[in-house]
Amino acid sequence: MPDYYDLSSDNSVRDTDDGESSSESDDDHESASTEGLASDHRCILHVDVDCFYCQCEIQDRQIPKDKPFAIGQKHIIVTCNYVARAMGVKKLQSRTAAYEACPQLLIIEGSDLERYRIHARKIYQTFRAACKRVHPDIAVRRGSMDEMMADLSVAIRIDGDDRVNHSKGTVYIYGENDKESITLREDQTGACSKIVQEFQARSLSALERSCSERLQRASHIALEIRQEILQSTGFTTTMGVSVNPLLAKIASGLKKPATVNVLFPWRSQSLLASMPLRMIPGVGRTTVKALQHCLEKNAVSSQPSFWTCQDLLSVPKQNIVSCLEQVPVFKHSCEVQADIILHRCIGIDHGQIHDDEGGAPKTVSVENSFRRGTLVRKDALCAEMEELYRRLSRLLQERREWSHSSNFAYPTTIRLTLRTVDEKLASEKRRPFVTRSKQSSFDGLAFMQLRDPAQQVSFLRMAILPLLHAFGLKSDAIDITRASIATTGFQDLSARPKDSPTSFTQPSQSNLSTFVEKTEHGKSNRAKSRSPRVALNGASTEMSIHEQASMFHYNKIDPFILSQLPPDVISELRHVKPKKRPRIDDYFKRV
Ligand code: TTP
Ligand code: MG
Repeated sequence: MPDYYDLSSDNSVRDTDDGESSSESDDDHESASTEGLASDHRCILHVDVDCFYCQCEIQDRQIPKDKPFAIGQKHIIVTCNYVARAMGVKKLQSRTAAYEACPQLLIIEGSDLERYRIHARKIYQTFRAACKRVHPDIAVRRGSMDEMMADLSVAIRIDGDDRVNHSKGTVYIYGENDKESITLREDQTGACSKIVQEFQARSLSALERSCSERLQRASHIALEIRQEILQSTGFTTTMGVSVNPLLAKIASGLKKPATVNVLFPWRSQSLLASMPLRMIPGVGRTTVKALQHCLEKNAVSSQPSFWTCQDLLSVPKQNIVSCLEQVPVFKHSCEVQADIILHRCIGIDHGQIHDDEGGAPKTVSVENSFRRGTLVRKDALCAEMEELYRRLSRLLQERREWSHSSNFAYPTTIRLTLRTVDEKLASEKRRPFVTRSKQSSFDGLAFMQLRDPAQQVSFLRMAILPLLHAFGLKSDAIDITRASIATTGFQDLSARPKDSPTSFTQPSQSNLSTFVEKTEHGKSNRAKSRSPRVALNGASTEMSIHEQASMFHYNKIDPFILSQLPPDVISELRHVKPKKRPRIDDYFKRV
């Protein structure tokens, strides 16, 4: 399995409804008035890199641009270039199906994401810098590896802005032609809507005219930014411009590759109605499964191969709320979630773009999965973990490059997650898996000061072994199907030493003595009150009162000053005993 940075930054998913009251009756959902949508005065830009992994390979391996090729991971292809797409190859197809569509297809192995991540970072940093040059107050945020968003609203000036005349390139405006035909495809399920829409010419209201003008200006800024990304990194991107994150994201999928697409909100209704429901942010596999029953009862389409937004809009809200109650993460917010999803189905999205201050990943993790019944001994698990340590160590070095101050780009928490087969559940469930996590504090600062990869690996091993031990696994009666290690709590996220050195925060004592177990539902059970602390030499020790006191003083040292000190001085400050120097007596003893 590939490694993923947990970006946790799909703010269009996480942001909750801003409280707009839902005045619709249960059986009759509000339909978005076009005036209402046009009154959202924002100009949101969504950027998606075209066939991202393929462009990385074109740059790194000089693959000819006209050759159909794809990137393979395990038994599927995760993406393919546009030459291959024209021949019928699709993302997330099996290798066999891809070869059937295009026998001359070249498949490049793409399980090692390291190079892709480095390209992704450069693209994001270029995008961010370009946005900030347009206006320093533009909020910019990273999404997945090849996606990013910006709120351009602050940069849109209607009067005296001559940008429109100067920007090069064309902008595609959905609905400008009398007839439009668009295909919307959801990658994970392959659900595909072909939408053919005829537009009647009509005069716009004053609100719509002003919205149209703002979005067109935003699209010209987008063109400039796209050009800058292309020049600096060599990557082509597709951009979507609209009034909110949801519509901007839909816009960037309208016409690919290498375009800037504008979606006016009053033209989004027909698109959304036929759009696969899974394309709505926040509507994943689990949600659709929970909604299945009420969709079947009320949906307009009979026996569809996939559900659309229109199908959900025909379900009474109260039924949706009852279905969502079954989804553990929505349990206490099903009413709010139902409103958010229903609003999104009609194009309303109040999600804000919060600036991510540079986009450094909040979590760096590695994982590997195993077929059921193949990893059944503890020593075999330990051997598999070695590869994870090596990958994690490389990723942590890469993560350092994201930071404002690379001296302080270190994690403070480490977590081990194992998914095991529970034979007791085997008779009831098709997938009788139990996922459990254990985490403890992590001396990331000491880790990042190690330069030798072998030492880094052994440091990680010493941090993970106590956690592994805490799982209480039997040595020869286990069945592990997934193992992952995540490091979180990066210190550089809460502090910007360049701007304000004194605002830097060291891990709190409570953090240092936390050792919690997490279940698959994310509930934390305090398993122990004290952490098996990992010392500089990697050995697991309990923190004595004396050590805690010295740690307290150490925490008070200005981090910027600390960063300038050599590692042995830092060790001494942290009261870790320096390596014993040979004394003259020792020589005598030896003889
Ligand atoms: P996408 O942006 O979905 O795909 P893409 O950039 O290859 O193509 P497009 O031009 O349509 O945007 O995903 C970005 C990269 O993420 C993609 O190159 C491969 C990888 N990926 C996965 O690893 N798993 C997935 O399920 C998908 C959809 C993509
Ligand atoms: Mg992409």
